[in-house]
Amino acid sequence: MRTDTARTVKLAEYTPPAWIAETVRLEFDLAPTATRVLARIRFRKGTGGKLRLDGEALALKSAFVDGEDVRKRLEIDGEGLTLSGPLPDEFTWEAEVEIAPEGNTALEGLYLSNGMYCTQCEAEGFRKITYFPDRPDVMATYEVRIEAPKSLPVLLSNGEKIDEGALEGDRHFAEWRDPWPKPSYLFALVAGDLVSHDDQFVTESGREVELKIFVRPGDEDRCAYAMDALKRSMRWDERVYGREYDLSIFMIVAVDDFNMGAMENKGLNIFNSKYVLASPETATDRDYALIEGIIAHEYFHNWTGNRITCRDWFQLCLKEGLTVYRDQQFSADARSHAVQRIEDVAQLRARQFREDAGPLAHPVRPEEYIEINNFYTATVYEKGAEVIGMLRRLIGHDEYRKGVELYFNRHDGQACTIEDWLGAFQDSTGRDLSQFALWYSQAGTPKLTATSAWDAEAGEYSLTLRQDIPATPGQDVKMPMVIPVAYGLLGSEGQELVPPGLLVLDKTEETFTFRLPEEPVPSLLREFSAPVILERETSEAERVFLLANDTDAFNKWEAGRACARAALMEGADPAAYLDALAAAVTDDRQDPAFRALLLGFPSDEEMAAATHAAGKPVDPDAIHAAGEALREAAAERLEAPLRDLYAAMEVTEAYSPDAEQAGRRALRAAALRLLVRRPGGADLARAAAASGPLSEQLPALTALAHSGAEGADAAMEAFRAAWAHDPLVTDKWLMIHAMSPQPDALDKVKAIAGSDDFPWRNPNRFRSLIGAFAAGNPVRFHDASGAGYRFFADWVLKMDGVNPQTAARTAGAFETWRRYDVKRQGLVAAELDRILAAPRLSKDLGEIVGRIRKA
Ligand code: B3K
Ligand code: ZN
Repeated sequence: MRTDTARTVKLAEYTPPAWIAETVRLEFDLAPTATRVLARIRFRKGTGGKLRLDGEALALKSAFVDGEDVRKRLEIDGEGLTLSGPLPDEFTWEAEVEIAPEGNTALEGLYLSNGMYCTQCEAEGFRKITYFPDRPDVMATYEVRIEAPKSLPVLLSNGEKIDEGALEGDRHFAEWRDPWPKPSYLFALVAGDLVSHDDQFVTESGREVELKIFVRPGDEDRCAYAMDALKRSMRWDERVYGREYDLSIFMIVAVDDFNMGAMENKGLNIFNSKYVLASPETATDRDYALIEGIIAHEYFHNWTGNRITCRDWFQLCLKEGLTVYRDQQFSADARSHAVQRIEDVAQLRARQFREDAGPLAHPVRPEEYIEINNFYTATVYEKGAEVIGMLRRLIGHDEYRKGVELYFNRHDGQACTIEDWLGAFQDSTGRDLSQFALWYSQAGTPKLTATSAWDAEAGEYSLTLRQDIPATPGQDVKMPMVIPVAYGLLGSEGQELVPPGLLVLDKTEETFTFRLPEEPVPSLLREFSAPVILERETSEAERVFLLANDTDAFNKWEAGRACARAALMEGADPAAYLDALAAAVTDDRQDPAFRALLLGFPSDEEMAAATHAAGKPVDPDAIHAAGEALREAAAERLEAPLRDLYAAMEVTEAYSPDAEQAGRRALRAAALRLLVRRPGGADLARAAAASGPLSEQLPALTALAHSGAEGADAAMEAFRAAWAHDPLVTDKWLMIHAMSPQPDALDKVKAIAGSDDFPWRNPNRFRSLIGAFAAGNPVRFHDASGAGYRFFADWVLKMDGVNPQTAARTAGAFETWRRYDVKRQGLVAAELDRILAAPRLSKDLGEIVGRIRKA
């Protein structure tokens, strides 16, 4: 296995660059199997010494220093080259290499997607394009010349176009120049037969910016929403963060084969087509919301990531945590703060808490890695965003804005660290943030235990908060963190007995006291003010009271969750909860989108995590059965109000993806998910599945298929046939199959995966079927026979042979294996061992599976 020899990179071993590239000129002569790349790089001495350049899968054709052929002075290995002998303090390196984009199935570096050339360089893909100090603290300006056949009319790179023209034969060229110094991971090139959807934007200071979204011919009428989201993002960043765009053109290109969601290359964002293309027939409301969020995210990176970048990859959260936080703020402003917060927290718990509780747990700023691509995690992104949110809450909005301003002013153009980020806030607020910084270095989700006492005579309420941080791989002992706990204290009428406030717990335990006229019902951790697991003994009456009365939307929702969990885990009679739920979901004063969230019950995965956290054995079949029983009970008890809601929430206007319409559709879909279990419910679902916007069809089709209702197979087949020409819509059909709890789900998934025309090499297809099965279908994935595990491991191995990054990411589905019974653990262990024993295992997959196996 390659991982035995793979090097571990450590934060503690950071050293500044020996040689700094200042200007880069690249000339590409594009051809599928033999692309020529000429690089002319002006280097200046850093710490000096030998010149070491990263490079992988490059055939070196020539190498010169200041015009002198240096090939004899080079030592080339699998990871790069070293030049020996003396060097002047400044020199020009010129080298030509040949690469083969066509065979590049890993989708890192320069590759081909449906005949279109594109790049993905973050984190370390640039070294597959040319020899270079491929590290983010080497920032240079780039000039790029692209020569290609005219059958690829659009030739793009970062920055602004400075020249273009015809060449001999059927070839042409374009030259681009990016004036802003950037690290190599932000380099991008695109060449293809593309059309653009155009618009423009005038910045606050009056600069005109051309906006272009490039897609394949035929897709241009599916770009309007992405463009609208882009313009709104640009305006928002000016208004909220004071950040203006800094080039005369901003481009987005949609690509079908892409390892992730999107990439923030300077001036030339490259997107998975799934997060650009949308029409009412092909995208759901959720897709629209994701497009909006991801367009914003990549755009916001222009300042948080590009203008100010990371010193090294350990600082990834510097750009990712902050940019996620910014895109969450943007989406909340654009839609609903309460709904956005609940959805963000649900994600955080499902992905990050899960990661934090298992063998892949690592700090927001990791301290070592083998393959950096394995650290683009929920912890770095989502927990990284939570840390920013806590900082803002602790110092206040105005101070936050001042600190960010200082950060931008002080560090523009630099490659920075978390210390630089926190330093700006220390200096602007005068506060000591050293204890707060533990959020970046200590892994694991803190457990926050709250206990209270009421002294009726003295009218004194005391609330004791205690924090315990679990041990995580490599970190046995933890120090107390700074935990902001937003709270309210409610009286028996649901009124706030004191103004809502913030408690700050910075010791292991502390007691806070309040003088109150009556014993309150506490509402703690409002808006989920810290990424912790709150434990507090509550009675059913109290939970139902909060579901009915809490003025904090997050905690109102949370109270419903607590009721559902009690019913699911302790078999508590759900009657009182369901009645309170009926009242809440029919309360017309509340936003339908919020009510839809109230109607969503905890997933099997959420219950498995909760069961495990409570120290109980996790039985996936029992968890699934309990979930089914609760849904049946809810469908029965709420049938009448759900029918009314289903009718009342019908959207009769023309489709619009706005939050208001989307909310009504979401509530209607939530009602239908339960109604499908009642007599006549399947008829409603069949009718809805047959026509209308995708946002109405898809939930209906899912409800039918997942309940195994009569006509489900026919409806699925009709949908497949209608959309076979559209891969993005077909992905949704794949996901319905993959996530079906029906007993024959694995057989169906196997049949689809095994058919000759299943394009499994495409990451979107692979994730929609194989990934969704393992991550989104616990009852079938954890089938006691081990068939689910075996099927999944086979496909992960197969994918590893072509695309290690996608294989490794998908394999994370195994991370919870220690929760299950001994027999299941044995079955998973056998699959993990089989993967680890595979010949030519990638370091990506080797690292992930190795860490999981060690649990
Ligand atoms: N920065 C990219 C992610 C790159 C992942 C490399 N494995 C997208 C983003 O977070 O915006
Ligand atoms: Zn990002």
